[in-house]
Amino acid sequence: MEDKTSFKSNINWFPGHMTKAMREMEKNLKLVDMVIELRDCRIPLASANPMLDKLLHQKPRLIVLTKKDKGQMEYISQWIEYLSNDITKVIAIDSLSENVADKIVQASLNVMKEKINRWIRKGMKPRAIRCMVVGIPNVGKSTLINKLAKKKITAVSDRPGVTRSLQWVKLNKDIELLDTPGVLWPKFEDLNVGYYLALVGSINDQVLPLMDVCLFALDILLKEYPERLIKRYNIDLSGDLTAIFERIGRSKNWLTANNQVDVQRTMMMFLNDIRDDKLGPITWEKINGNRESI
Ligand SMILES: Nc1nc2c(ncn2[C@@H]2O[C@H](COP(=O)(O)OP(=O)(O)OP(=O)(O)O)[C@@H](O)[C@H]2O)c(=O)[nH]1
Ligand SMILES: [Mg+2]
Repeated sequence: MEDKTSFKSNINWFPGHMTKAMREMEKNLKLVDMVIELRDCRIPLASANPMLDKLLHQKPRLIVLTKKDKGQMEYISQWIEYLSNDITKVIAIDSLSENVADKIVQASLNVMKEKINRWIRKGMKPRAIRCMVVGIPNVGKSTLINKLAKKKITAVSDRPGVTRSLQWVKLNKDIELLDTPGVLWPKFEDLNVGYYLALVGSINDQVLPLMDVCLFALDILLKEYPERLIKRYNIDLSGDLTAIFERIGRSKNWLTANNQVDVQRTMMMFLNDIRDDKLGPITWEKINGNRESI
């Protein structure tokens, strides 16, 4: 796992995009009462963008841990408790099979409860709360927004002071959604964060050396889920990571014409196995893992 030079040269790609996206986000944030921040339930810290905290100031936030069908509920519950605070509520969803629309609406109203009560106390006329959905690539923003949008739909027409290009979607009388999802670029100074993002498919496979990503995953699997490796590949787990990786390729017949392990193919297939849950649901990031919290 030495090749950190190519990693460094590749991450230079991020800051330009990030600065621009953040500026755009800051502008849009002024228009909403609260933010629905999607994070991947398998990597609840690595899939956050720490800059969002700075942009949000004290704005209420609903953190939605997505793809809970791909994670382990015992760890997800720990994360929910860990990430919750006065102005931040946390829920976990599976957008593919749950009725997420009701869940999101309820949780959002709950997040805004205090503020709505304050409006009422001040004698202000109650109005729909305005939310924006944000999250890193591939976390499930479009899937969730489509599900929410099916529930409504009345696109809210021009609102004074809001540029025409911004579309508001009225979910019900209580909630309106800014319908452009905010893409937060992941920020990773820590290589492990990069590996986690690669494992769930939130950065593409060109960004990090694929073998490093595979060996990173294999190391965790070996320590925490050896029985799953044995079940899937029926292999002996002795020796170093490279030897085990070779055995994985051989066990599945991912070989070249002259009977050598096809390394490229084995890397891709192994990562596909991971991303398609062939090794079972995995919450990769654990609380009190080897990384400082963001
Ligand atoms: N298993 C599972 N898959 C999900 C869930 N939500 C979304 N997906 C899948 O995750 C992939 C990415 O979902 P999108 O909704 O396109 O993610 P996005 O955040 O809009 O991605 P970008 O537009 O690239 O930023 C798709 O294949 C979805 O079907 C979920 O709750 N569970
Ligand atoms: Mg999308």
